Amino acid sequence: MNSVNPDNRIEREPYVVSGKGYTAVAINVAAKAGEWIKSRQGQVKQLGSKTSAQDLVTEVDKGVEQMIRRLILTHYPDHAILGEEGVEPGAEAAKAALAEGRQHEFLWIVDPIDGTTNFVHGFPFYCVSIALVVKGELAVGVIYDPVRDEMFVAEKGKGAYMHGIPTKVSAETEPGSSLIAMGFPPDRTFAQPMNMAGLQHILPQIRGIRAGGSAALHLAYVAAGRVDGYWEVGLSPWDCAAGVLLVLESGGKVTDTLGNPYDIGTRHLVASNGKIQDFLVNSLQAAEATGFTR
Ligand code: 2AM
Ligand code: CA
Repeated sequence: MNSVNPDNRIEREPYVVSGKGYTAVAINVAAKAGEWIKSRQGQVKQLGSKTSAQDLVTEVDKGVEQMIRRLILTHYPDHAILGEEGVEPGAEAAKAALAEGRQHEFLWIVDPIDGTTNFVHGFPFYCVSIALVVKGELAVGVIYDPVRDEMFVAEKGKGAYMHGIPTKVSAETEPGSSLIAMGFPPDRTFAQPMNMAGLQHILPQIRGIRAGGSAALHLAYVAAGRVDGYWEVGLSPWDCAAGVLLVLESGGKVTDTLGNPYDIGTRHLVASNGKIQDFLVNSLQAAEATGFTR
């Protein structure tokens, strides 16, 4: 109940929404953003690049991020938002922006389009990724693939779902029977040689590799048991935050490439059904492809 204090100011009780409220907002925002993105496929007008000719951005990325920011702030005006298009390109800027974001109790981490290169080429493998971090811990993760109309949703401690059906990581224990995803961020100086070295070492030992160009969607696919594991060196927080919670809540494991527990600042990531996690981590170490220098 609200009360009037001696200064005649009305003191309002804080309005507390349940965890379900955050998830509902994330789902609605991702659905709306996804529909908009899909409607613009093949109609990109201004193709720009950031750090290099491989690092693309379109007016759709920027417009959709604005749309997502406005919608989240309509519900939660005092929450902080860390979005890819609000940060200068490069690892250092991402680290600084995350350090600022960590100061806030409620931090939304947003990638308006994960898989921009695919979007630009009309290769139908991209998504919207939205995570909510509360006091430094992932609380909600939503990934929406508008092409397949697949909405992946995870809530900390409550499981993960795709269209209401629980998602579960695969049961595969053998690297030789595993299908593994990985990726190549556009940085050719540091990340590319690392990911190439990892690929060279791991590919001969497994059933096959998929490098689809969307870290978030690959993580959703680990959660859904469609691939058995995934790794990538050189990611940013918005590429993986939502997907990490999906994997964890689907019974999988996520670490950095040295095997340390995931943190929202982790840039070199390994995620799997848990059973092949050690194989991936050990292989990257053997290939000197962890992205960490000794
Ligand atoms: P994006 O499409 O949102 O840019 C490719 O395997 C992955 O790398 C994608 O998830 C892609 O996300 C991401 N990526 C692209 N540019 C990046 C950059 N400059 N730094 C880190 N990750 C990037
Ligand atoms: Ca993006």
